[in-house]
Amino acid sequence: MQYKLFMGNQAYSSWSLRGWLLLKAFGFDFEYEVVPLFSPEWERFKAAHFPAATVPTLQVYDDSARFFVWDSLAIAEFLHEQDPGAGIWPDGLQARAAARTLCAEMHSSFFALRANMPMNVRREFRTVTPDAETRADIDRIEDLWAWVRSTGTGAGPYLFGERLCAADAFFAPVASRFRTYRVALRPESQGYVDALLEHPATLEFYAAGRRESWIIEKVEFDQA
Ligand SMILES: N[C@@H](CCC(=O)N[C@@H](CS)C(=O)NCC(=O)O)C(=O)O
Repeated sequence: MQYKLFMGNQAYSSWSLRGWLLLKAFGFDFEYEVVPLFSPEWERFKAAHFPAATVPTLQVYDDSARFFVWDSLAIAEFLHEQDPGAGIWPDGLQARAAARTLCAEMHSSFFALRANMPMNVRREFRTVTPDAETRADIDRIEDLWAWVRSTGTGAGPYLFGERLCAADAFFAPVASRFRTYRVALRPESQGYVDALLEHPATLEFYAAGRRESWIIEKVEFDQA
């Protein structure tokens, strides 16, 4: 099977960073294409790849088949099924259950954080005081990270030890937001954020995002 990952703008697309890390950080060979969000190409992408309607979308193909996996959580499970030894999920039943649940919670929650602190890898120096709902999301995320560490699986630098797993990939865009908006964090959380942002696959995504020239005005708003 061969893989092609469709992503949105690497400057902005938090879900695309998750998809990218799921392939890149776990050693899968893949091609990729960036489809600028909300552009004419974006409309053409959706028309040509139905039912995919968001990015990341993984195209899977060989000589006889072609299909799409158009959701980050499904991509994680699909890749795990393709190569269970790749390390998408951590070792140990309990750790895997926790990692899967963390991904699911990331996938279904934290709407205030997402709305008020959009990912933007080109901006790193704006200080934002989070409103109460956003702060509650941040606190919940920091509590989750502290809880993982307290279970003894988090010797670090990542949540479940020395190797990145899908849960870390899911939190990488959160780390990016925390850096962009200079969110005040507990020291252990800051160490984890730094580790996620220093991972070679994250750095590669960032470098590509910084080279992009597309601008989406609504996430370039100025904040005091
Ligand atoms: N649940 C999806 C969410 C993906 C998503 O919302 N991606 C954004 C880009 S970061 C997107 O494609 N937005 C385009 C749109 O909603 O029309 C996943 O986990 O992959």
